Amino acid sequence: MGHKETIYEGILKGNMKAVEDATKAALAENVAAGELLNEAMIPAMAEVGRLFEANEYYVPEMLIAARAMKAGLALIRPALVKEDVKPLGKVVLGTVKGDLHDIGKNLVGIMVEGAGFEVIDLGVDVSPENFVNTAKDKEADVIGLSALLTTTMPSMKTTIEALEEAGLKGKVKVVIGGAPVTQKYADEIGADGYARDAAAAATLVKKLLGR
Ligand code: B1M
Repeated sequence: MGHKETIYEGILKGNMKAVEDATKAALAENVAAGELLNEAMIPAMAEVGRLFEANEYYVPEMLIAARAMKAGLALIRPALVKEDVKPLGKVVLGTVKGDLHDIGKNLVGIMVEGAGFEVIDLGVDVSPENFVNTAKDKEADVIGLSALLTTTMPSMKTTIEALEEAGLKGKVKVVIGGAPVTQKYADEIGADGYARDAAAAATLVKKLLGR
């Protein structure tokens, strides 16, 4: 089995050690980090989602798959992020209130950092107040909101409302994303932009700030 297949299988089975070993071996053989991400890790997580939907996987399987994916991501992170760049701006990032999914958000963080921005990652289950207060305190240029559940998407709207109340709407740009999120929803709630994946999020942040 090739390294990419081992990584794919390893994530599906939640075998963290196999994912780490195969990722290290692939990197040592100069396989591009982006290739490992897009051709093994992301497809594996998509398959985990499909199995969950089909009632073949349950939350524990999803959890160990996520742990294995994170271990692989940690290894390819340095290759995805360009080092030694002066920050082009500041981005406050987090997964919205009530939502604990952080793999996509972490990937967005890596790509935005790789594009030359400083990322202040607030983690998961972040309240609108926390987003807004941090953006204010740190003088951030952008707030990035991630949601993976249809039930937590409304917190994106609440966060934009909190930003408006703080008088920062327009000054701090809001970028949203996550599997259930769409451009249409972004327009509806008055977000400054929507990105469908982590690479698009980095391009969008650059574009919004004219960098
Ligand atoms: Co959850 N889960 N989960 N889960 N989980 C989904 C999201 C689900 C679609 C599975 C399914 O039914 N097929 C479903 C949501 C249904 C819905 O609302 N429509 C679901 C459910 C139901 C749940 C629970 C409610 C299950 C339960 O307890 N009964 C529960 C909720 C917990 C909570 O948050 N309060 C739950 C729990 C979990 C785990 C904790 C076990 C685990 C998360 C572990 C972790 O993140 N640390 C988990 C996982 C792993 C998933 C799936 C399988 C994979 C998510 C993932 O990491 N994908 C997921 C199924 C799926 O998405 N197909 C599922 C890989 C990642 C790279 O992609 O996050 O989409 P993604 O990010 C992408 C883009 O969306 C985009 O860029 C990334 C890639 O480039 N993006 C942005 C993301 N954020 C962005 C922000 C941006 C821009 C782009 O700008 C700021």
